[in-house]
Amino acid sequence: MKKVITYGTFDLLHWGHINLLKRAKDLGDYLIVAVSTDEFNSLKNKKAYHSYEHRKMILEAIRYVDEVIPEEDWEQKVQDVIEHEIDIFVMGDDWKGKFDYLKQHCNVVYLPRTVDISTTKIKKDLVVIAR
Ligand code: C2G
Repeated sequence: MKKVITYGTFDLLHWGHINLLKRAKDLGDYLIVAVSTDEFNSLKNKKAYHSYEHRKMILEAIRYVDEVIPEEDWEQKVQDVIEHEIDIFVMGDDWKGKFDYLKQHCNVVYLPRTVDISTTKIKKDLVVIAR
């Protein structure tokens, strides 16, 4: 069984996230998503609209996702890859090169980001619509 892992906040889930999760799952048989905790998000200077528990619940409902674990710090990836016996690490290519150190433990794949959608864009557009 080929196991895939990816990391992220996945706030205000949108079709760009789904595109990423679908392509990640298509690379193997089992997809683990490490979703950022609220505490880790503050380290990323991100404030998610949905809490960790709700973002976890939403991700667990996605057909491409087999397991959701917490992402609590920058340093856990190597341990995650080893403990979960991961074959492929996947991230959107806005992270290209940033996680190449994992290449000694698994395949590292950066997938093209989906253009014209992002959580930031949704928030900005809503401000205009809500007026
Ligand atoms: N993504 C994408 N296309 C978009 C938006 C996001 O492919 N239009 C991808 C990102 O590249 C990332 C994943 O969806 O691989 C989740 O995006 P975010 O929730 O923004 O994740 P981020 O805050 O970048 O956290 O340790 C890694 C970090 O936790 C990644």
